[in-house]
Amino acid sequence: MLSETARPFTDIAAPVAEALADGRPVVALESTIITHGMPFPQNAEMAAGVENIIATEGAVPATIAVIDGRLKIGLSAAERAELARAGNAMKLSRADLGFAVSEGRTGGTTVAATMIAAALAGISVFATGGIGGVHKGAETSFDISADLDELARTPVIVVSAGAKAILDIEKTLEVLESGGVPVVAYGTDIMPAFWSRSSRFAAPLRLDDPAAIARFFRTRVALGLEGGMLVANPVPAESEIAEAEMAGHIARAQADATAQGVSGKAVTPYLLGRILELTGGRSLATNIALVENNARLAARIAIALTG
Ligand code: PSU
Ligand code: MN
Repeated sequence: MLSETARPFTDIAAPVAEALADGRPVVALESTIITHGMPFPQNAEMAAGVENIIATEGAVPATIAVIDGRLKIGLSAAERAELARAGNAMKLSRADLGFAVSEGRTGGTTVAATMIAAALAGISVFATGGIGGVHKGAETSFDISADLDELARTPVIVVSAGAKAILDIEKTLEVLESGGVPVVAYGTDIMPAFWSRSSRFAAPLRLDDPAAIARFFRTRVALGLEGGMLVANPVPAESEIAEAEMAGHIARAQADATAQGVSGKAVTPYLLGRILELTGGRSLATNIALVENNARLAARIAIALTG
């Protein structure tokens, strides 16, 4: 599946390569959540935990990152642990993925860059926490994540807990619709909001089982519809933080980011870190629970796709 030109820059871990060659289910995982999304050591524990969940479900996990200029599709436990400790890893999206490879750098891949790598390797399903999207105030800042553009062009199913509630969810849904990206809420009519099970917005589409999601993806491919799709899987009820409570923390974190002049790639990591402080660590427990929940669903979709 890997193109002749990409092969010299890429290392596919043996278990991943074997599963792909045999047509067995594989689930890609991003690594910006490890390098920029969570503090150490919870990031390392989360990264190991989601791989375990995927393996327990019967699929092969492939955490994606760039290490010393190598595009890695699947990390060893040692590589994963080292990445979780690395203080100087870059945050790599479509714009800088090639830079890190060409300059021999190390970085965590965002949703956009992980989709690119997954598609290169022939992996169709990918689990994350929440995608990047249209930031609040984007009408003046123009801060719109490259994740949205990637969803419109790269044929991968991204399983998320919706768009992070630090974003403008309504505008994020509008941009996804403009890009022709199906947004499928799993088992709910309401768009989930990352830390909370529900937002104020209706979900564009709804499906209730992994087989239906796999069928929908295959149908899109058969019809020649390019691009990916977003699955929005609500956080388990026992782990959610109510939307009303999150709204206060988000507004405060947002105001602090503006006061400190935080911009560009630093915005999302800053807001996540500040919200962690404001919730006294509860947002992190919720974040870990929702990623685990997404990994489980992604494995089931990958299994349905290969069945
Ligand atoms: N989900 C999380 N934590 C994260 C991210 C997602 O639970 O840190 C990362 C993803 O890698 C996503 C990125 O692609 O944040 C979006 O960054 P930006 O808004 O700068 O595009
Ligand atoms: Mn941004």
